[in-house]
Amino acid sequence: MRKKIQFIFNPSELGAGTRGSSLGPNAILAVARAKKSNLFQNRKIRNIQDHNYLLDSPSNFNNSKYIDGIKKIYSEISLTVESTIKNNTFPFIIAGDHSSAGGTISGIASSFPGKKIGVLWIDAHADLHTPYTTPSGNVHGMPVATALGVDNLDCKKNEVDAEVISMWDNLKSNALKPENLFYVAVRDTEKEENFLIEKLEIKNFTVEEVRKSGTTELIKILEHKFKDVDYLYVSFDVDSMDPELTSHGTGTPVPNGLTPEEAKELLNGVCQFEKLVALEIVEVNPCLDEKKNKMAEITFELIESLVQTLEN
Ligand SMILES: [Mn+2]
Repeated sequence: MRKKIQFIFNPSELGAGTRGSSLGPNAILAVARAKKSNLFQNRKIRNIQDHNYLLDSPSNFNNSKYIDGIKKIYSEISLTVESTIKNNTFPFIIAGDHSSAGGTISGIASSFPGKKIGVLWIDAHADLHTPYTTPSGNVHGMPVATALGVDNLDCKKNEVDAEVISMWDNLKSNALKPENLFYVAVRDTEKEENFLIEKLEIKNFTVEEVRKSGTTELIKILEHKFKDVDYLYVSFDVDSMDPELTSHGTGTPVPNGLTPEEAKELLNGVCQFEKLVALEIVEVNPCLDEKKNKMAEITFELIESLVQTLEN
C-alpha cells in the first residue's frame, strides 16, 4: 500500500491490572535485535513519555486507577498520532496496555475533521467498561467506551466522584459511532458490556465465525462493512490470540482465541485497505510469559509481515 511507516512506542502500563506490559515494546525490539533484523533500524521510532512512576504509589482514583496519568497519555498519543498523519506518515503504534487506544482514535479524528472513522477492534475483550460499571477499576477495560463517548449509566453500580468524572469526560472523544465499530474475537465480556453491545448493536465476529467463513471471506465482509467510513483504524490486542498457541505473556489471556496464522492473515488483509490510516498492537507482557519471550516473538513476526504489506 506504499505507506511510509512511523513506529510509535507507547510503553504506558497505567491502565493494566498486572505489571509488565510497559516492557512489551522493548521485548519486541529485543527479538528484532536477536534476529539481527533491520525492521526498527531502518525506520525511526517515536517514543511516548510514560508516567509509570505513578504505579509506585496507590492510585487515588478507585473506579479508574491512575486516570490522572492516563489523561496525560491520551493527550500525548493523540497529538503524536495527529502530527504523524499530518506528516504523511502512517502511525504504527506498539503500546503497553490497551487503555491509550482511545487517545489514538481521538488523534485520528482530529486529523480528519468531519470524516467518518471506522474501528476494527480485535481483542478477547470488548473494553466497554466505564468508571460507573468497572469491576476492577483498570482503565484498559474502557478505551472503546471513551471513543464512543458513553457512560453506560443504565448499568451504573459504582459511585464516581466529581474529580474522576471530570477526567473521564476529558477522555471521551465521541470520535466513533457504534455502527462504524466491529469486533473480532471478543469472547470475555461482563453483563454491563453485553448490555451496551446489544443496545448499540455492535457486531462481533467470533472466533468460530472467523473459522467458519475463513479469513479471506472475512476480509471481504469487513471491506463491505467499512464501505461507508472515510478512514479506518485497527487495534490488535495480542490476547485475541489463543494462549495455548502463543503464550500467557499478556495481562488477561482468554482461552479459545485466534491462531497466530488467522491473526496474521486477517491483519494482512486489512492492511491492504486503502482507507487504513493507523494500526496499533498492544498488551505483550514478557513478565507473564511462561515460554520465555514467545508472545513478543510471535508479535515481532506479525509486525514484520504487516510492514511488508503496508510498504509494498
Ligand atoms: Mn484490549
